[in-house]
Amino acid sequence: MSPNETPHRIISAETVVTSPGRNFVTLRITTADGVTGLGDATLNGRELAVDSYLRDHLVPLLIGRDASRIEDTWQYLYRGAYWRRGPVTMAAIAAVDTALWDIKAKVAGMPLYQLLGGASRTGALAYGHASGRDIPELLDSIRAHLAAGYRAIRVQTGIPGLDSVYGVAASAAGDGERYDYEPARRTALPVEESWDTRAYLRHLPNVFEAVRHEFGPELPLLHDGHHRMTPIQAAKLGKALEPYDLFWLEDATPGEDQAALRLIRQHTTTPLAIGEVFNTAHDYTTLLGERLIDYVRSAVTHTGGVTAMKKLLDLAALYGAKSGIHGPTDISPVGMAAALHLDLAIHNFGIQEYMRHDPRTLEVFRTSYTFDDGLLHPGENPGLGVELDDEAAARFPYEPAYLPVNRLLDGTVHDW
Ligand code: GCO
Ligand code: MG
Repeated sequence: MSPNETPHRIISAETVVTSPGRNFVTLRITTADGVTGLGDATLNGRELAVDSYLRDHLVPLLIGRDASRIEDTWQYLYRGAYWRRGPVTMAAIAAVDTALWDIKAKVAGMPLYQLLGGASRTGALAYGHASGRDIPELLDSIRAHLAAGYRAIRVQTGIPGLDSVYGVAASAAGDGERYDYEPARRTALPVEESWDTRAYLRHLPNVFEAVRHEFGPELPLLHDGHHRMTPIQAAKLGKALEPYDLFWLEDATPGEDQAALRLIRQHTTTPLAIGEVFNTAHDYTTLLGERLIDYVRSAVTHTGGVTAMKKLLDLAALYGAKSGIHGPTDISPVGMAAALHLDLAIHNFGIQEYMRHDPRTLEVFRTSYTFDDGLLHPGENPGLGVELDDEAAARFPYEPAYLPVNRLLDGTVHDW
């Protein structure tokens, strides 16, 4: 059957850029038989580049294609670009791929996880982001997260001597506003923060000592180093945190240097997670092949969609690594839903990050996933289970926003 005869021929595709609390880029694909699919293409702080990539370069290629040919479309867009990888390209391909899976599952009348092999568990263990400017504030935040149902907690705190630090909700973000939902600020230039790794390394073990003292040995605790350490500093931290039995230490060093993880691994048994800034399985070949990591942190949104993530997670399974799919608020509810379908279906599920979206975001994106007793579930609606309300989206026009830039105390630009 030629594409022109298939009822699932793509007749339109458009992007929706909206800013309900933060910016999101969504692709909607519609077929001749009236089925629509959504894909998330949000790349925090660089949203319009992906929007243009989709509108100017991919949408013209999609019109007339058979929406049911997901693998073929993925290869056509990936190999056809000639220019491989990169966050903009892979976010754009991810949006197309996710929208096509949404369509296929709607056509099948099934939630997407059924097409991925069906449920392997009752729900996906989620971790929430607890934080505080100091230890008492952090302990209160952990209590609040436990009361809200979380059964695993990421721990981030302020560092004595530093004004604002990544991941600390209540800290002023340079423009005086709190971080709560989103570190990207709507300012003309990026806000600048300051950093001192030695102060951080001195402080963090005390933080985990206080948390374990208060909450006991059971509670899974995670920490995000956000790419700020050298390999030997990360090795030292991993070792210092061993008594506190972390679920993982994330992004200890900048991710592009895969061999750096070898050095960390030689020194510590603290489990390691990395990959939120990666965009293909190729970024993991040394890490997985040499068993240097325990958790794969890629987002469906930034790694070429459901098709590529399934392959990546299957590759990880061969090397005993589990999933820890990236789920901050800059992954839209569409990207989050795609993650949850994978979480439910794959065998090597580890944990799912879950920050909860701003209420304005949830006015625009109508979700059917649930969070009960610490577990996320994608719901039983056909497809991804997320609908986009265009009228609500139009009420929140795009606003430029940047992630912060980090500097050492002497002014040197550092990883944020
Ligand atoms: C995480 C991440 C995020 C990133 C954000 C940048 O572990 O959730 O580190 O908080 O900072 O995705 O846009
Ligand atoms: Mg992170």
